[in-house]
Amino acid sequence: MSLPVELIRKLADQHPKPASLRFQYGTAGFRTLGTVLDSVMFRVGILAALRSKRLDGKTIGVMVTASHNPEADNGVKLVDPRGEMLEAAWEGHATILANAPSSDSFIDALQILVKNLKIDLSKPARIIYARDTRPSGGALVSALEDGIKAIGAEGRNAGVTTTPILHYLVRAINTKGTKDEYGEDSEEGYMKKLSTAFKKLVAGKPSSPPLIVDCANGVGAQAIAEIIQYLGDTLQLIPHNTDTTTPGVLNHASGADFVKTTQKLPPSLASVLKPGQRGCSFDGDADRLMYYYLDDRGQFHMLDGDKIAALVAAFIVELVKAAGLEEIVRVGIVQTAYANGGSTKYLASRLPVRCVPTGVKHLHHAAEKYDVGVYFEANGHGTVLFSPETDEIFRTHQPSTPAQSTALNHLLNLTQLINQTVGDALSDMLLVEVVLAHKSYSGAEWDSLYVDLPNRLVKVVVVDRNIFRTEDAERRLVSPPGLQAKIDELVRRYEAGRAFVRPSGTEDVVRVYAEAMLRPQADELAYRVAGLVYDEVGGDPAKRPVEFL
Ligand code: G16
Repeated sequence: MSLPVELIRKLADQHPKPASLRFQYGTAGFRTLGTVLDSVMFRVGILAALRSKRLDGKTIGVMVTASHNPEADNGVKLVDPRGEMLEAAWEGHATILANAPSSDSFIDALQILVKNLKIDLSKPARIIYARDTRPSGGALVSALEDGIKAIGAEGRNAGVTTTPILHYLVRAINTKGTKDEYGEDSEEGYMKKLSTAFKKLVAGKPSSPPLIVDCANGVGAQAIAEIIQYLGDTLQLIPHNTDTTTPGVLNHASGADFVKTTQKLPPSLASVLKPGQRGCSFDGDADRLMYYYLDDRGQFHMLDGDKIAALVAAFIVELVKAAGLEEIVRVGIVQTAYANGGSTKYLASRLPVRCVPTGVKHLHHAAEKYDVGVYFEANGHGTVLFSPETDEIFRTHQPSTPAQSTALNHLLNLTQLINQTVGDALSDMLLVEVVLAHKSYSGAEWDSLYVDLPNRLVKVVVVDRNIFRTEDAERRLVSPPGLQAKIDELVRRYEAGRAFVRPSGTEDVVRVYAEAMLRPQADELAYRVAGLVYDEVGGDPAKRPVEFL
């Protein structure tokens, strides 16, 4: 069987690649201005079908989103059959296909791919796709559908939903009817699975005070409205920033990325959040989560991905011990260079900790090596993975005491509550609420697990971010030559100083992170390292393109 070349050419001609642009499948797929992504979407539809054929007709997910990026951006990423990110080798294939200059060269590239990867074209191809609330999403989905049609694949439209729900659906479809069945393959199935596990986990616990949820004016607003129906009075959620229709408001002065980078409360919550009350922020596609609270003096305190990891890992370790499984089940943590030095010190004194490059795919794979792998990026993107063997142990272990039995049940329910396919703001929020309810922790008590070192994240706009190359899990630069030595020299001058520079995988910028013992020193170090980066790339100092967030 061969490719339906004529139909592909006909439809590809309707989705021409913009001549001047080069696309790259980066940290989270293709991501750039929504207005230039039409050809990419069409081609991704075909690529997803080939991936499905290569995997014997397993369903592949396609998510149209630019997550925390500004509203004008959009993007697309592929989801592999178990709900995980696309296999790394295929990122290269995606980039090649997206950059073929014409319909003919695109078809040539397809033929080469089919031949090199020995793709059996007679196999079925199944795709499930969804989008977030961005205004450009509808047209981009149409382009994707043309791609799916061109190759004759079977497409299922999951509509407007969160990224983690799409990941859930992919795994649910591919495990349907097997012993690993992940859940019903519908949004309702997802809601039921999470809320049922949550209710069991908090049964008998005093109900928590209401939680303010900032939905970033994104698709998370829809998911929160739904889960409220399922939770009943077990948890009171108060959604804010739920406007998904007014142009320009998505992720604007709200959401997890705003909170993390500005280290401030979204202004819209200023008169809403009361001292002592907890609040949390999702990002535009609801795969990141940041918590915070105001202390008695009204001072803002952020509880980021590192704090979530510490809270959750400690709870799981406690349950594993209480279940009498501490000799059998090993809990480990995965972080990135962005993890606060305070958190790494705290966690490493208790558990094995690994540092990997930024990007969920790196964290996910490293976490799979543990029996229970807790991974969180400081930006609030993360989850917990239970290995299949651990799952089996939880199911079959015979507890010797009622206390062991209770702990074991809690662990089993956690495996149901946690979306193990990818970081999920909704599932992570419920997880945090479970731990807080069990520990009777206030935000302040949670915060006091360890003290964060003051830190600052800065971005420098550069013409070509690819000249910046890193090693040692992105903690050191190897290119441009000589720059790392200058950074080292600077860092030495600051007490508890640490800084690194890395190219973003989602924006045309270079990111600079710095931390130090005192706030002014962390800010100054970030500023000075950004200055070094800027000097390296040159430019008009009057237009110094550095954003100090
Ligand atoms: C994506 C990735 C995250 C990563 C983030 C920022 O998040 O999934 O793992 O931390 O981009 O990446 P970078 O610093 O390379 O731009 P999201 O929430 O935008 O999908």
